Amino acid sequence: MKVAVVGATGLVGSVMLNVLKERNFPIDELLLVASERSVGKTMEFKGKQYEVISIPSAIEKRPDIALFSAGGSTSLEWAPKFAEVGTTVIDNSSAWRMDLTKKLVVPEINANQLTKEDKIIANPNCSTIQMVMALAPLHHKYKIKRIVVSTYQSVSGTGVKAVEQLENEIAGKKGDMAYHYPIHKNAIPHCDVFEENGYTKEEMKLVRETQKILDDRTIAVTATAVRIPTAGGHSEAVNVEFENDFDLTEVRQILNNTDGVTLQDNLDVNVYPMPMYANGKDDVFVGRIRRDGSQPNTLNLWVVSDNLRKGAATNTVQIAEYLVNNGLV
Ligand code: A2P
Ligand code: 11C
Repeated sequence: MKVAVVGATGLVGSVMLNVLKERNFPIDELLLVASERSVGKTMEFKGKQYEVISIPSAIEKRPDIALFSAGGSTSLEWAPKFAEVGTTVIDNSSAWRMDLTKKLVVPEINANQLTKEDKIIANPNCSTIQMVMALAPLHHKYKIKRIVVSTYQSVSGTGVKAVEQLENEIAGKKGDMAYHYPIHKNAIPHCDVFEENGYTKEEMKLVRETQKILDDRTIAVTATAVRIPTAGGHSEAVNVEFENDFDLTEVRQILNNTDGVTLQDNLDVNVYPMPMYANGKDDVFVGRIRRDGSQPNTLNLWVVSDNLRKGAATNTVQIAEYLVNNGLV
């Protein structure tokens, strides 16, 4: 495969390169692509040096697959131009996710919808991916009515500037601010921009993307997204009401048998998911599984995952693997 990584110099781009390497993705030719600022810089992949090239130069080379993580406006402008030359784009931004003509894919849940005709495929938001990974198998068994989710999101979701802001604040140094407020010793209930309805865009992604991935617009979702001073891994308190009653032992069995989900739920020895365990791993970790006694058929879960891995790079590479393994590129 001729593979382009667009946004290769960025935070998610660098994790994409690690994931491609670790999973030994079949690459015959690799194109590392970034903005004009980075063109000509060299980067290493599997012991070989590569020169960073511009998007127009990459399009001329007609890659089979382009993994995009270079922001929404870059995707909106350039993904169609790659598609025109026959490249399949897997896009990590929010640009195409809610486009009715584009598929929003978490491979374990809905990759079977993909066809050769899908030239721009959307990768969901990190906080959505980890939540639906835990909920999809339960939805298939008990049918979800309503989800109430509160997130505790890592600064790495905002990008390099935010990671630096936290590091500077811990070290007591002055520097650029990625947020309106200090993040060290703080919790900021403001991820992404506010919409007219008073919710943030991040909160509305949890609503809209969940309904699209689970292919059920009747599922009610309400969300509060909060930034906290952790460096790797988003956490979520998920309260989910089902149409049908469940058995807690069966819930644990279902999650235990779900590919990509690891159960961490042993109160006797204080085992539950935390970002310090999830950081650097590909799985979604689920624990604190308990019945909500305040209303029928309702469950509480705590879900943690590395937002740059399963939340972004790993999911993107898994989509690419699905395309290759099923002859769709
Ligand atoms: P560059 O490093 O040249 O700015 P992050 O999300 O960590 O900020 O990274 C964003 C990535 O997207 C970087 O690789 C960045 O390249 C790339 N990028 C940003 N704007 C463009 C653009 N207009 N064209 C191509 N790549 C872009
Ligand atoms: C965050 N979820 O943690 C964001 C990062 O829509 O792809 C990814 C934003 C997106 O702030």
